[in-house]
Amino acid sequence: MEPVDEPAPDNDVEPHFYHYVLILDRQDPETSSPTHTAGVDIYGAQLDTNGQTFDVSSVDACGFGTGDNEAARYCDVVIGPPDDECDPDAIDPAFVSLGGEDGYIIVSFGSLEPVVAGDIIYVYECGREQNPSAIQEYYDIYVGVGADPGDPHWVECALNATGTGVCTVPVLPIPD
Ligand SMILES: [Ca+2]
Repeated sequence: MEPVDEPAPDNDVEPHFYHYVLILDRQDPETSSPTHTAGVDIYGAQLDTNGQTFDVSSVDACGFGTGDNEAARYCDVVIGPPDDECDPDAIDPAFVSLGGEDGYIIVSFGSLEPVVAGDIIYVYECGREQNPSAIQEYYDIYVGVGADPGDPHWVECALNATGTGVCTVPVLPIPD
């Protein structure tokens, strides 16, 4: 019997749909924040894929909760290498405070790198590692196909993360 000559699967032609990571603030906006940094305080994110680590290259959408985040409202600070500098009194804080519940930021990595199952996502949030007296604040991490927080295709990667959040991307359904 002749061996069947099956073509090897070609990963290069596999369609990739997922490119975006959504960080969703879960913090009660009424939580006391004397430093005007209500909500989670994000200073970067990274994508480990295919043996390479990518920093955030683009903030594709950003919106704030109702809390007072007057001290840190510049979403683009998360672009580039995570800058572990969490002083809320800095003139240009290296983090953005998302203002509490429903605040969000949507980012992408490298040259719109695809996000696939098994990749590892890191989200860097100012937590007690930087400031032991800070309150712990919580956020969720999702992976998606579009840069719209209302898109129905967000897939959960981690819930209730705080400080540095790490998650492994689950198997991603082909979006309908
Ligand atoms: Ca905060």
